[in-house]
Amino acid sequence: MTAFAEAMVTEPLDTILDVAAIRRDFPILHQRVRGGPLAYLDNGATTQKPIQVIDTVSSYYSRDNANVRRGVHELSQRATDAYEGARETVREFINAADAREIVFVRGTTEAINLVAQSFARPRLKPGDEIIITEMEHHSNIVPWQMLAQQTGAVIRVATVTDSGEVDSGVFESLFNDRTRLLAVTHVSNALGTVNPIREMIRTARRYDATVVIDGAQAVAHDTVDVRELDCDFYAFSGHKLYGPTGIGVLYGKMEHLASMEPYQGGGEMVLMVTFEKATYAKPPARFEAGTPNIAGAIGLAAAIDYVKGHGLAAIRAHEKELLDYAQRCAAAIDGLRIIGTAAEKGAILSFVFDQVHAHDVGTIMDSEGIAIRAGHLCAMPVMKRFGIAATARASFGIYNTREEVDRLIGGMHKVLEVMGR
Ligand code: C6P
Repeated sequence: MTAFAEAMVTEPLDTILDVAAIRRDFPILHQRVRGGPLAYLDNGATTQKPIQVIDTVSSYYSRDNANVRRGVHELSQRATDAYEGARETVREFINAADAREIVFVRGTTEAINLVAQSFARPRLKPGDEIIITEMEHHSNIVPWQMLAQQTGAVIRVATVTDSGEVDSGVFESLFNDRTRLLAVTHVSNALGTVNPIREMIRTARRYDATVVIDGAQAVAHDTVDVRELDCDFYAFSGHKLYGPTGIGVLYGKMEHLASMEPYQGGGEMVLMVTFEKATYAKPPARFEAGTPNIAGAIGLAAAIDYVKGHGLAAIRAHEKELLDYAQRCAAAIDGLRIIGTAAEKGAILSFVFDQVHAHDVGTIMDSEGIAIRAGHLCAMPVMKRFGIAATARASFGIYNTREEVDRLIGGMHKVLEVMGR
């Protein structure tokens, strides 16, 4: 028996979720792509949307659409109630203390930029230090670089080990009395590593550093409790959580939000305006200038209800089984290297083949109807760390099956065949 066949003959996947029923909720999954049934394994980039989310957004536009906070009329009140109700849904989802600590933004990227410009920029001085890690997404690197240029602050980078974990010794050694801020990803989009953010936050607390967590790859895959974590800011995107694009969340402790300057100026973020000056509304309105993404927020709340209905613990267990199975099979393939072998991983499998470009891997997979991501994954520094330009990445979600993993593994064998390896 080949190592591949051996790895495949395992006990049946213990189905914790009713995946067949879940799949029926996602209309997009039931199509053929390039002659084969679609296997959507690009959930790290964006997730598909269940009918419950699609219907919620559609019904909002069909029945309740109006601008929020501005109108006295019935539709405006309905829209406002639904929008503020969505804020409460998010609050409960991440266990924030107060719904006013939930700021709706476009996504993780905007949330981090907001913290950098509104919180950090007025506070940082030349020589102050910001700690990030080598595995950050560009969204958690570039805003801090821009900030460093604006303030004279310095970025210090915690390196990662060969398995893709933050080197704890290096991490600890970076802290000193100049450390002002720690910005770290909860789960790496490129390696899958789940960072020990509880311990990292505790370390930062010893130095009075503010902590910003990039939760883009975390919230759809496990329970997040911002109060238990005791982070200062937590950012995530709706579209990676089975919700719409263009909506995301910045959680911030009220004491911080209340002391921050606005990020953008415009309608609804002010109390009083003259040509000389404006006084600002309290958070979260202070950070939501202009007409917000009302339908997006309402759709995000529907997505949260959806994942909560299935249970984050069950989703985590299901995805872990898929990942373990996929990793076991992939590890048995000659010429394939898994990038990111941390002990604690999210539902992400990055891999490279000797002498085959990741884009070719992606194209061959696509020819089989298998959607994966290929490229630098907006994490160029970590690619450099592993001596590669790009990876292929399969990322799993609530609706993925063991059969789809089998097809992924079949696709890996096809890559070797097509590339003559
Ligand atoms: N990563 C991926 O395929 P936005 O684009 O703002 O919704 O999310 C940005 C972002 C921030 N942090 C992490 C850890 C991320 O993974 C992402 C988005 C996608 O990996 C697109 S590059």
